[in-house]
Amino acid sequence: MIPKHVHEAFAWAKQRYEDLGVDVDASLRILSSIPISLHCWQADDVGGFERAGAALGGGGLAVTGNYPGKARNIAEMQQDLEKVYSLLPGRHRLSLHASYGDFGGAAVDRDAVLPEHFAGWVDWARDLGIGLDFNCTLFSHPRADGGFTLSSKDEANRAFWVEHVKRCRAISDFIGRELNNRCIHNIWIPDGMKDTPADRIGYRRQLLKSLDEILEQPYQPNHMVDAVESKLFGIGSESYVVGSFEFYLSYALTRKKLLCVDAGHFHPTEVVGDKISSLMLYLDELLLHMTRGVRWDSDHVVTLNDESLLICQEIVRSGALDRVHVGLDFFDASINRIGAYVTGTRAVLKALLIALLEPVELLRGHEEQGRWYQRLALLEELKSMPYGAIWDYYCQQSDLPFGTGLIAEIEEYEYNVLSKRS
Ligand code: RNT
Ligand code: ZN
Repeated sequence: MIPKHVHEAFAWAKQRYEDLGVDVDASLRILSSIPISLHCWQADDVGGFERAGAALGGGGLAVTGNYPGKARNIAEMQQDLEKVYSLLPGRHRLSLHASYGDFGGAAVDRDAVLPEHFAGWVDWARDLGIGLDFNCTLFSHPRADGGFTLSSKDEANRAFWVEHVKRCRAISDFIGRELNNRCIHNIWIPDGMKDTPADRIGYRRQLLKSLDEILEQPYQPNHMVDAVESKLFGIGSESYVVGSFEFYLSYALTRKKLLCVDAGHFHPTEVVGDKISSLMLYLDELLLHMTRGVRWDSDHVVTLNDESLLICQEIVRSGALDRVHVGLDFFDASINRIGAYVTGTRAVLKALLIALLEPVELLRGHEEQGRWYQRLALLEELKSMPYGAIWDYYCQQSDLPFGTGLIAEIEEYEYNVLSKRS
């Protein structure tokens, strides 16, 4: 039963939007059909399960904080994720990294990963009714410590990583086939240099060669597709990143692959939302890594800020909802990790809701008729429209806590489950 005040607030808010010509029911229907691909690595600070107590190492990625209760094994991670999904309206996905396989205590190196190491995850996902995405893992490994993987000039090193990524594509194909649900395989490498390089093109030539080798094997696109993720700089690769935006955009366009755009991988003043309309004119599909950079690619939990909002508005305004795949990529070890997931994912869902509640036709009409003031005033008014009442109702419809009721749920799980992990 939806509480009376939630219902009344919804009815009033709905009227406000309908007065602007917005179909609120349709917006909610669309919202409920958008899957967000949750990243598994917020649950354990990008540690992975290759060894007991494995931790993130190198690659320019940094996790700070040691809040108690992180998932120490697959069972705990699945338990945590089930809790997270139970607090999210809609049906979502999980994005796995190759380092999260079920290796049964054996030392399985990256060039030896197999589909069978992910069979347990597939069974779990099938039971839950969710789709899986996948990522090859080219960091936290001695062979990545030299700063180069797929772009390495050391042939043994390069071949090792090429083999790893080939196997990850086979695993993605297995996942997509088993679940009858397409798996997006994302390739990100940490390769770059701290100081001014002398041979920029040399490493990029190596990367191009490696990618072409990796992608030689075709897979059915309804089972798996590939995405390539660009970056501007990392800690330790301040001066040069091999896999830059220009590199991967060109690669994705010429090889007909997906591009992955991570909101933290650009100059801090660059507006990522502004890129979507251009990209969608040329790319078939786009993968997003929603994150929040604080002064750098810090991977803070996503909040409902200008950046998240513009990204979602631009997806909706471009009519690209079915071609843009929304994934998350943040890892904060200083707060309750379940709370981080739920609040971060809800922030994206709220941004999508606000975007879906926009009177796009009205705004476009003002614009096309040169009614600039009217456009400005309407955009300002929209900022204080009662989307919160629509959101609360949407959560309640799915029997989920809304408002600060969510905090109590997270605290209860911490008390009952997380605090018992030492
Ligand atoms: C790193 C990339 C990449 C990683 C994950 C763990 O800067 O954003 O997506 O965060 O693969
Ligand atoms: Zn990313």
